[in-house]
Amino acid sequence: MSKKLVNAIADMKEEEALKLVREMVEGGSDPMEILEAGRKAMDIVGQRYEKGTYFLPELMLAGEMLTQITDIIKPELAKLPEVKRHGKVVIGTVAGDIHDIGKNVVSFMLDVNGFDVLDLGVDVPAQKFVEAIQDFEPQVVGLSGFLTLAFDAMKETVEAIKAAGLRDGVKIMVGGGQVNEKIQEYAGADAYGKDAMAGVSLAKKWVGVK
Ligand code: B12
Repeated sequence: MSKKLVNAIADMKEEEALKLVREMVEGGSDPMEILEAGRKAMDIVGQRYEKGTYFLPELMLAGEMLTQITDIIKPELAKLPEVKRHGKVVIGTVAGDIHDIGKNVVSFMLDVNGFDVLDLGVDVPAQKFVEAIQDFEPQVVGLSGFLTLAFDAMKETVEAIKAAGLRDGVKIMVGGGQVNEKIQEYAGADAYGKDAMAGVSLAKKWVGVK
């Protein structure tokens, strides 16, 4: 079933993809498995875009499909047992980058796992992160980015947080498409999270929750 879903998304069959997702949800499939199928499909779409068989409209349609799919499975994800509030997280997609599907999933998963989340949106200037940390006083900051140019923006954001004297008060995690441990090191962040659940685990560890 999930292979069929990967193909339907990757082949731009929107109606079929959404129908499959609804069937999977009704049949009791793990929502995380559905998300994983979405991620795999996005990899294929990305590759076809790089090869020149897909263009911007396909990227856009793929993005829309994934947003709709996350909206369908959100109620399922929200059925996770935990509701106690653990701490606060400021999250956003860094300056110059407007990809937000992955970030939105992280934001949502943090919320349903007990964090108060201030989501600053996309293309967020470093200074806006600084102001949000001053006002919201989070323990954790999440920087998302899918473009290679986001790596410098992540580094600049961490530097701006440092320059404002706020670096010691927050733990910073980075994630998104091509981000990895090397980028985390380059940006001067504390950790890299490969997916939303990794982000939740990091945040929990940092606020002392098991
Ligand atoms: C959909 C998409 C778009 C949509 C975005 C819609 C939206 N609302 O986000 C649109 C059409 C707008 C778009 C635009 C562009 N895109 Co685009 N896009 C994609 C695509 C196909 C999927 C991205 C996605 O949403 N994945 C789904 C999510 C769920 O992915 P995920 O990684 O599994 O997410 C998890 C983790 O990353 C992690 N995570 C994410 N953030 C964070 C943060 C923290 C703190 C943590 C812990 C974890 C974490 O948790 C997530 C959930 O589990 C990718 C290809 C790909 N394979 O990534 C290209 C891709 C990212 N895009 C690309 C490009 C080039 C562009 C454009 C420049 C195209 C253009 N010529 O205009 C523009 C950029 C505009 C800009 N300034 O940002 C390139 C980037 C290449 C590069 N080296 O920089 C890619 C890689 C495609 C490719 N292979 O060429 N794009």
